[in-house]
Amino acid sequence: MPNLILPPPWRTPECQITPESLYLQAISRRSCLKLVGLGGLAAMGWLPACSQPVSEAEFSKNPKNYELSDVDRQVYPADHNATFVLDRPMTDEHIAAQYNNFYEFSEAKDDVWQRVGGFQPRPWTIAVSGLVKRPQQLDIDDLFTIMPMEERVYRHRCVEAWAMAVPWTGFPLKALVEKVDPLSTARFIRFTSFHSPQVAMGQRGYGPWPYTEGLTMAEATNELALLVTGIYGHPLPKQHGAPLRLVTPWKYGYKSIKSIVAMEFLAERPATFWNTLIPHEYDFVANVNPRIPHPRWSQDTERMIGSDQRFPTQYLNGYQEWAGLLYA
Ligand SMILES: Nc1nc2c(c(=O)[nH]1)N[C@H]1C(S)=C(S)[C@@H](COP(=O)(O)O)O[C@H]1N2
Ligand SMILES: [Mo]
Repeated sequence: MPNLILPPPWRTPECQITPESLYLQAISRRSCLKLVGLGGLAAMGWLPACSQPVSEAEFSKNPKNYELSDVDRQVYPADHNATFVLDRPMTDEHIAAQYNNFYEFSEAKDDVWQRVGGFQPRPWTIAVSGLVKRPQQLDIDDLFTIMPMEERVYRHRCVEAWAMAVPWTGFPLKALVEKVDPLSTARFIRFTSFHSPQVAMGQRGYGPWPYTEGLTMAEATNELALLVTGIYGHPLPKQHGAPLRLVTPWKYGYKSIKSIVAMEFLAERPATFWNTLIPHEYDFVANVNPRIPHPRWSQDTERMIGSDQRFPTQYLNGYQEWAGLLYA
């Protein structure tokens, strides 16, 4: 077995302990791992290097990675939902836009925003199928005009212990579920991301592509589960998962699947991307919980990107009031 034991996080910069990329690299370089271990890989420069985001001024000179369509002009800015208030400063827009987990484009986080240029989030349809009374192909712009759009500020907690707090625009997943009218036999929803290795280099490498995720029906119809179309009062830049992504803020970030092309209503629990790759580290439920450490690091605290401020991790990421009953 390759040695997957790492130095404690306080001795290794976080960008070098990225568990998900380590796993992919461990697969492609298993024989090397046997010889040198992960510390050796880092020393040889094979693990993502740490780099600082470019300044807001520098960042603004780059393409925005989103366009405002006529529909978008009607949607933004959406009404702010005052229920969801933060306990900490909001993350700067340019910081969030330069630190992204999106394995289709990069195993590092700091260069996703520079690699998404060839990705086209229009035209875009979402196929809703399976155990529903009204299966359908939804055109994304049609969908945006009929759904109840609102802005919510949520905290976001990655399983790797970094966090951010941003204003999303979107509509409750529940509203879409009601529109397609699930059969009583539907117990789960499987979400699938796009698959185009021509533009998404990461999909040429190892992995059960396309990226998939899943929720129980109870989770999917919880008020918190948001289908997100925008961030900071404008459409999602490609690196955040344009044109439509899920956000489930009480769960670790890997549940918040980006660039969704299909939703299937199923009787059985679906296989999902990270849970298939490395099941003992990334479980299906993935609720934020400081009492359950990741096998390779503690989940006691989280680091806000940009400020590096640390906060204690909260059960269900602090959303117990809304999501707590799901697991009582
Ligand atoms: N399709 C897809 N969705 C994805 C991922 C991914 O690699 N591919 N990464 C997930 C993880 S691990 C996190 S933390 C969040 C990051 O979202 P952000 O880049 O908008 O902050 O996206 C999630 N959704
Ligand atoms: Mo993540």
